[in-house]
Amino acid sequence: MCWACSVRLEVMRTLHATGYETNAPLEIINWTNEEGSRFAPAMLASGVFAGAFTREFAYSRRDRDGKAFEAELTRIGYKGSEPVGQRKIGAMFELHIEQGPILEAEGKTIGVVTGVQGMRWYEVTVAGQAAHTGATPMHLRKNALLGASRMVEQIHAIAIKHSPDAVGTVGLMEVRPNSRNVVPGEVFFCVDFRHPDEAVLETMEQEFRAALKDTIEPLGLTYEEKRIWDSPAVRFDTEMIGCVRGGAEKAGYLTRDMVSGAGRDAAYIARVAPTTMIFVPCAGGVSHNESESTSFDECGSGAQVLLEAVLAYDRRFG
Ligand code: HGY
Repeated sequence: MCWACSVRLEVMRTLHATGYETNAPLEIINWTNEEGSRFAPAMLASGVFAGAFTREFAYSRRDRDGKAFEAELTRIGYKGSEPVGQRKIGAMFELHIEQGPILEAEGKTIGVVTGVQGMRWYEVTVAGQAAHTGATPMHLRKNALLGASRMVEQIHAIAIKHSPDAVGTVGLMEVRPNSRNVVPGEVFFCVDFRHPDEAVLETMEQEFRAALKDTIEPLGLTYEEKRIWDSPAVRFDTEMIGCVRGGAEKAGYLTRDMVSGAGRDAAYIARVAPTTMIFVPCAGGVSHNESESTSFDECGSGAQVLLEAVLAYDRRFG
């Protein structure tokens, strides 16, 4: 049983044990393709549910091997038939690990999440000319990897310039033909920019595009660049944030307010229903790493606050 499902059962058992009656159905939702690692962009299913993407757009997404999202959903039996958005959501609480170092570093148990920062993803293809590494003089090369490598530095510098709140990363790069004795003729890479303020994200995008032109063209290279995802900064529901804060205080946990650095399904569901999040720490603040871990006690604290927050919200608005 997945952890989320076990939380639901525990919550239902607790509700009945306390004699608490509610007419609000309690659902646990596991949104497909939250990560966006294989099928970009991220939060695809919650985005379709919230109207950020059409269902056809989502179905048409392809992974780096060219496999389509729809075909893969069908293959694993996940392609549902229920019309999208039929189930109305009264309110959504999302419980998640922080995926960063702040809670652990400050010795806090619960993150009271007030929103999600803005995120933009880009795909870039730099084109040069594949050539023999031994027989091609340096001044006659069109080395696509040289251009791409300099852009990695430029993207890093743009994020540093707008730090501490900005982040900028190249996490995926494909070098072609990727052979030890061939000057790279083409390089594909992905760019991930994030910042809580949309105006700064816009500035970062302009600086990125100017850097592309100024870096790639003087090397005799060409490039194609497109923004494939733009998830604006989101602020969560004030009442629900208060329910989380109250639930944590009732349980006696230390808390701190924070904006989510990672994208979350809650960012899209906030468009169609009152939404907020609860964070628990993760060891060393490490995530997207096989060593990622959160203790059962920390998960239990998060579930306790989730229960208290749901009950408090249901009493007020259920
Ligand atoms: O990329 C993200 O922030 C999330 O983990 N999908």
